[in-house]
Amino acid sequence: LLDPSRFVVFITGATSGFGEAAARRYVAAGAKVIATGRRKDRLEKLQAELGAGNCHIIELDVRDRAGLEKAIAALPAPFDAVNIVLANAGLALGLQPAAEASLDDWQTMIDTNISGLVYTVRLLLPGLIARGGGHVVTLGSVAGEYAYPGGSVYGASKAFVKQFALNLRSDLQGKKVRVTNIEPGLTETEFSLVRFKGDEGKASAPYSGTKAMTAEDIAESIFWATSLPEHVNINKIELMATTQAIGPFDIYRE
Ligand code: NDP
Ligand code: 8X3
Repeated sequence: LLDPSRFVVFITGATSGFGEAAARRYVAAGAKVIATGRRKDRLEKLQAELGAGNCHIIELDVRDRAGLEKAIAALPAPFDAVNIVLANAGLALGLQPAAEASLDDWQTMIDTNISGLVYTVRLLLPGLIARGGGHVVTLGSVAGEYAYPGGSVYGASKAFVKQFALNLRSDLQGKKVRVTNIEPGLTETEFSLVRFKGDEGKASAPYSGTKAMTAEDIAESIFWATSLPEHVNINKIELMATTQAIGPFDIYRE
């Protein structure tokens, strides 16, 4: 396994859920992390917990391409030697049928899950290559593989991420940069609270009476994929809660 004390991990969406759990997992193993997100108070709390020597924080909206560019160019040593990119920031908004969904919500998902993710990867990739290699981890979803009612643009954005990750592998042939797309199913984080815009009743429903995965489960799979010896590339990891399965096709009858 690789020595995690040599990892410098740039994480988008480290204020909650998978990104926050991954920051903790990497620092516990001796790595350095750059934790980013829009909520400054949460970043400061995380940095206080993990230590400023291990955790550099940047208040950042991944949709802000110029801001992202500036922040990456201004990374101080040793946080400038990024060798793992965890392109995790993302969200689902709404679960309405396509004809009733909000176009503003669709735009936000496209801007964040697609544009923000490609900005992050594209801006950090040359540094990874120049430093002799590294690892790009993208956050896809089972929603990028399987359709469900109301999944529309969210699922499509994750299908984009899946194909982007595969295509990255083609372009990175011989560059010693690995690429892994993580494709989780039901996992209890703030994901549903965001999807249902703060409605706690609606947000808790997907997790009630069942055992969803946790952010720590996903962080562990990310950490594992990046710790494997350099000659091994995990293309994708699709994980579901044991309590979640795939349903039958939906047949409409008169
Ligand atoms: P959370 O809502 O708990 O965390 C999402 C993170 O993304 C937050 O840190 C948030 O930070 C950040 N984020 C959202 N928008 C932006 C933005 N414009 N700029 C910067 N950061 C942003 O959700 P999860 O941890 O569950 O989700 C993480 C990723 O995993 C997402 O891409 C999600 O689609 C995906 N996923 C989640 C699953 C689940 O069931 N939970 C399953 C499969 C995939 P802040 O608001 O502070 O900016
Ligand atoms: C999140 C999982 O099934 O709620 O990507 O879309 S799901």
